[in-house]
Amino acid sequence: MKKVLFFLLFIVITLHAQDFTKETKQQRDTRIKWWRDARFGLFIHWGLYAIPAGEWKDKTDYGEWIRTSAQIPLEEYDKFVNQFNPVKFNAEDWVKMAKDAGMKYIVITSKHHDGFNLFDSKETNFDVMSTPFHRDILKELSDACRKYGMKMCWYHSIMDWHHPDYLPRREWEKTRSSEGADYNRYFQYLKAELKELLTNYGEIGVLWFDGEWENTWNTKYGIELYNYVRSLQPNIIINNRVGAGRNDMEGSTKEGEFGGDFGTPEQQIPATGLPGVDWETCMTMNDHWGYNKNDKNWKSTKEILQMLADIASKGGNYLLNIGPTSEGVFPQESIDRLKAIGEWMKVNGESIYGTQASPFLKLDWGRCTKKSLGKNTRLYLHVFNWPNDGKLIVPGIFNKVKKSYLLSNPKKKLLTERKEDAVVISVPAQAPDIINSVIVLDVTGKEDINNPPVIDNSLDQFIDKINVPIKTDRKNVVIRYTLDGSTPTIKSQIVKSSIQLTDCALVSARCFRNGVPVSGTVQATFTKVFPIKSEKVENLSNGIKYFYYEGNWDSLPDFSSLTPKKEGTLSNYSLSQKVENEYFGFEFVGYIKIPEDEVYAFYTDSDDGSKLFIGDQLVVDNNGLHGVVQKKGLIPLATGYHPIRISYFNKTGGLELKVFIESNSMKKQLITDEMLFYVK
Ligand code: FHN
Repeated sequence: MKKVLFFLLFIVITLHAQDFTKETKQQRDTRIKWWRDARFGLFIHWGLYAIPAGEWKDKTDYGEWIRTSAQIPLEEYDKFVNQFNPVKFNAEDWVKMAKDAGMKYIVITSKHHDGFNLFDSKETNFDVMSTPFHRDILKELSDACRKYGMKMCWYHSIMDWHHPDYLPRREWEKTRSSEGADYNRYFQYLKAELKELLTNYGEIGVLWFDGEWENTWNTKYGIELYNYVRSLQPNIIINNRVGAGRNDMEGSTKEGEFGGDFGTPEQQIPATGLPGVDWETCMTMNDHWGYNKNDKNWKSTKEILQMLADIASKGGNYLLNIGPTSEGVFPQESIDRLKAIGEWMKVNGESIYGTQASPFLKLDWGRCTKKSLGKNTRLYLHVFNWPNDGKLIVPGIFNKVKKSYLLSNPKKKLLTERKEDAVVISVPAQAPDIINSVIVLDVTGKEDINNPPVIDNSLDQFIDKINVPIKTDRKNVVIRYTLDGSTPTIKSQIVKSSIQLTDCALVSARCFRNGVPVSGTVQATFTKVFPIKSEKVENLSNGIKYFYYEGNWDSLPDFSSLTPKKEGTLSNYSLSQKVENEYFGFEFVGYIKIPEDEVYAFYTDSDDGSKLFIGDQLVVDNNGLHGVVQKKGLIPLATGYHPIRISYFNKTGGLELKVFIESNSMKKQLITDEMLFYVK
């Protein structure tokens, strides 16, 4: 018995000490496989906010943010606890509806920003056990998920408008003192609740964090929380909102930041997916996450199904939201959509589950998903616009066709023929499904599509010369190019891996195989420029000067017309000298020492707005009210000192300022202290 106890203790200590961010690619691929294959899940936003259902005093457009959007004092909002009694709630009904809709996992708000807990927590009374309902909703839901083979997942908000230790307070909560609040103690509360959620409810598939954007949260907390959660359930998957490096609603993770296991685009589908990373678009069915009884702006089943195919064709997952009512039922409009989606998924689900992104850049009639079948490839052609002439043209594919058929009628083979670099499929006059008819096209080998090569024109200006990488992932091809904008021919020069330019050029590139073009042509312009002269300056010291201002702006003010509250010098760009947490601005002035004549790219990551000037030239314009956004600008500079000025302002919520530099010979990096100077 002693040995067993020591062994278990050893396991617990090992798990707690382990840095799960260091796992191998294979370990991660194994852990996340079920999620990648799933492709489709149900998001549920449910809590006290379902009681007002979007209405407060004379306004009707609230949702789950009602407590802070309507500025409801805590004691007023807490009264909802005594009203929460969703007597019609039936966990199995919910799970069966999700399962019948073809969804593979359910992510429900264990705690949203209002701090209310839908489960029986021993860490607080602000939970469902304090309500007339007095049942552990998450226990019933997790049991039902297990019964029906659905993955149970938690959405848990880092931001907490109720817990006394959470900071910052809402800026309108003038009377709710933050005296004695201890954020580190709040972090322990967050961990204690997560321990309950990850030990009392069986296997949990995903921990979906949110509310990480306030400046009390940081990467250190995020990585510690990631490891803590994984120590409790090593196979769990955690989104990038556990960290502090998300690109706002775009949902990708900023370069060099900790991104958890997947990106989280919100209410949007990235135009070309998020290449190279796992990602999931979360989206409402109408315009609200939490139930709003007046919101009738429902997405049609057609929109939802075509978005499901679009997202899968870009290699992403779709987390579709429902906001249940205070009675504990899904709105009828949501139920109707789930049913219709389920009917389509019953016939076509294999074109979504376990698929990878389309190999085509664009298809005029719809989307494509694909699966590898051993050495060969299965393409699922999602046809939104059915051809009138009975001929579906699949452009730019060089593979040999093995067979083709409608997913709705697999026994009936479809005739295919080759027309130059296209495959033409003869299809029935009527589309089997008016929203999305799926045709299977099995081809030999890995897909071979006429996608043109890629010219890296991230820096498209140069002073003396520039190396331009031109690449393709196509097999058995050579890339030929021209510099005058003409279409490459068999006689054009071959690219080794990059080409060197010493003069302006309109580069055109194309793939050839056995002397025949097998791709379209891609073009990019490169411009030869002259460097801006440096300035003669003396009496320099390392660092920059800063001028700190306070004010409530919606965009950058003209700081030259204002009086700074504070000024001084810093070693680098930093907001550390701010006094006000919300409404402030900075001007940073000085010189940057440029090491060689080159074209330089400058970037600012800022929340809210910023501008970067070299001399009088505006190089980066990142102005405006926004979450963390990165903007870039190019400028040719001669060796030596150049005046650099950065203006920045913050209004509310998150705040951030990072400044990067890059050139053809300098990897993108934060501007270093050694590069910055000011006149003493
Ligand atoms: O503030 C939340 C919002 O209430 C909702 O939960 C969405 C869903 O992902 N996330 C945050 C807004 O980005």
